[in-house]
Amino acid sequence: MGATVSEPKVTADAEPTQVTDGFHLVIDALKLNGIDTIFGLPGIPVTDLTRKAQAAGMRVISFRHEQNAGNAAAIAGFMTQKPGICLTVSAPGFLNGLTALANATTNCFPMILISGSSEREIVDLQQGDYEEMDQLAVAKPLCKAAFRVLHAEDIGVGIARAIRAAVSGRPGGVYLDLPARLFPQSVDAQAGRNSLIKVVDPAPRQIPAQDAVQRALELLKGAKRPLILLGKGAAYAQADAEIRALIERSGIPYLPMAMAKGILPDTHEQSAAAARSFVLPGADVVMLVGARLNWLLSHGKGKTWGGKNPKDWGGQKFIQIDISPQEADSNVRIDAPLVGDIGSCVTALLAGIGSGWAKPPAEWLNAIAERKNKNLAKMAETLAKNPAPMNFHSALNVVRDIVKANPDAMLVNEGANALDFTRSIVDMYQPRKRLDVGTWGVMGIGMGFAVAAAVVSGQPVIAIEGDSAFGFSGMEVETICRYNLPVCVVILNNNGVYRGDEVNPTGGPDPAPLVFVKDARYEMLMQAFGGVGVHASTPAELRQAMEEAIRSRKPTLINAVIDERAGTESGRITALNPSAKKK
Ligand SMILES: Cc1ncc(C[n+]2csc(CCOP(=O)(O)OP(=O)(O)O)c2C)c(N)n1
Ligand SMILES: [Mg+2]
Repeated sequence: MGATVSEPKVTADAEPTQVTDGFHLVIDALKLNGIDTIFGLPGIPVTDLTRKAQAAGMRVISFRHEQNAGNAAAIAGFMTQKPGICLTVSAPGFLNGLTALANATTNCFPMILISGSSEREIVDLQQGDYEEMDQLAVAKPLCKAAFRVLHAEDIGVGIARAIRAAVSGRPGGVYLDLPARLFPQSVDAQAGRNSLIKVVDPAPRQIPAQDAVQRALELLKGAKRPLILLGKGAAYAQADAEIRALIERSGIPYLPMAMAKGILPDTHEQSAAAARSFVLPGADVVMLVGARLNWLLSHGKGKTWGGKNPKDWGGQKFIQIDISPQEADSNVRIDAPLVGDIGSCVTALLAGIGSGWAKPPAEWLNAIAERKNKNLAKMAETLAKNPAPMNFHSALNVVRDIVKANPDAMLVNEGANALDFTRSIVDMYQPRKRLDVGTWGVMGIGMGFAVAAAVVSGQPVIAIEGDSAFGFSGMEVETICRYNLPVCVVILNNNGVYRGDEVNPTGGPDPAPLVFVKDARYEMLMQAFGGVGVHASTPAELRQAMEEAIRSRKPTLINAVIDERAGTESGRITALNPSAKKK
C-alpha cells in the first residue's frame, strides 16, 4: 500500500505527514479485497483513476464503449465469484454502462459499476453541470444496491458494502457513485489505511434447513420419472464435484440450461439434453438446481410441461434449490423449496442419499435413451451434410470439433439462429466455459464477454456471433488487438437479422429492415487493427482458420459465409413472435 501513498507534505508545524487521497483509497480498497482488474473507459472525472490504478499494478482494460466494459465486468464476476469492476465517466458514460449493470442483475452476475459523477450541489439544484445527472437515483431501480461516497474516509466502507451486496445471497449488480470531488480529497495516510475494510466472508454459505432437505429427499425417493435441471446458478456456485456426485449417485437424468452446459460434459450418458421435449412433459418430479422457472423454461407450465393449454400446469412436482427464499412459487407451486447456497444444499442431499439409493425405474431411463439416440442420430445425419453455400449446421459441425479438441477454450455465443444452433450442436466439456446472452437474450454481450473471458481465464476464446449480434460490440475488435488477446471471432454471416433474403415489399430503394449490406467483409475490420481476418466459405476453410487461430493465439476474425436463406425468424423462440408463428 505504501507504494500508492503520495509524497510527504510539510504541515504548518513543519512535521512531515504522509497523506493519501481518494484516488489511492479507491485503488487500495479494491486491491485489499483481491480485485486486480478494472474494465472501463476513461474521461472526466476518472481519467487519473485509470492511470493510477495501472501504476499501482492493477490490470486496467480500456474499452471503446462502456456497455462492453460493463458486460466484461459482469461476466468476470460470473467466472470468478468476485465482483467485476466497470469504471465509467458521468451521465452518458454511466448510462452506457447501466445496460450491462441491469443485465448483470437480471442474470445474477456480481459486478460493481463505479461511475464518476458531477458536483452534487449543482446536480441537485439542476444548475446545468458538465454531464449532470442524478445517477444514484437512475441506477437504484435497475440494480441490487446503490451507494454514494462523499468523503474519502468513507471509501473503505463504500467499497466493502458494494462487494457484499454484489456477491452475497443472490449475486447482482451494484452501483457505486463517486463524485469528482471525492478523488482529490486528502486524508492522513495512516487514518486512510485504517478506514479500509478487507471484507471477511463476503458470500457466506447458507446452510439449508434439515427438514427442507428431508422433504426434498422424500419427494425424490417417491419419483417414478425424476429429472434434474441445472441452471447457470449451479455453474456459478462452483460446486461442480458435488453436483456431479449427486447426479451420478442418484442416477437421475439431467438437463443443463445453456450456461450450465459443461458442469458435466454434454456427452455424459445421463444428459437428457437431446430428449428435452420428451423429458419435460414426461417427468413427475423435477429438481431445479440454480435454475428459475422463467420464460426460458416456459414458466414451468403449458405444452412444454404437458399442460393442455398455455396456462395449464403439467402436474409435475418441483423441488427448487435456490439461494433466494423468494424464488419459490414465482410461476407454479414448488412442493419442496430448498433454500441455501447450492454447494451446501447439494452436499446435504448427498448425505441423505447415502449409498443405498435406488436408481430411477428402468422404464423411464430406457425411454429417454431411446428418444435421445434417435435425435442424436438425426442430428449426426444433418451435420454430415455439406451444402453449398454453408449453412448453420455445416459451419457449426466444425466449431463442435474444435471445441471438443480444445475443451479449455472459452465459448462466447450470441445471435438468434447463431445462438440456438450453437447451443444445441456444440457440446461443452467443462463448467463455466459457455458464456451467452443469458436471461434476457440480449444482443451486445459478445466482445465484452470475449475480452473478459480471455483476460480472466488466459485461455483461447471462441466467439460464435450472428452478424447482427456482432455489430452491437464490433468496435471492440480494436480492444482485442490492442491487448493482443487470444480471441477468435467467428461471424456466422447470413446477411441479416435471422436471415438475409427479405426484400422491401414496396419495391422502393430502402432495404428491408432486417437485412444488411450483402457479402460484407467483416474480416477486414480485424485486419484494420493488425489482427488476422479470414473469409471462409466452406467448412474446410473455417476449420483451417479456427485451428490456426487457436494455435497462434492471434486475434482473429473469421467471416463464415452462411446461406442467407438458412435462418428462421427469431431462431427457436418463434412462440414469442406472432408474425413468425404465422409463417
Ligand atoms: C439489445 C437487443 N436488441 C435487439 C434484440 C433483438 N434481436 C434478437 S436476435 C437479434 C439478431 C439476430 O440476428 P443475428 O445475430 O445475425 O443472428 P442470426 O439469426 O441471423 O443467426 C436481434 C436484433 C435483442 N435481443 N437485444
Ligand atoms: Mg444473421
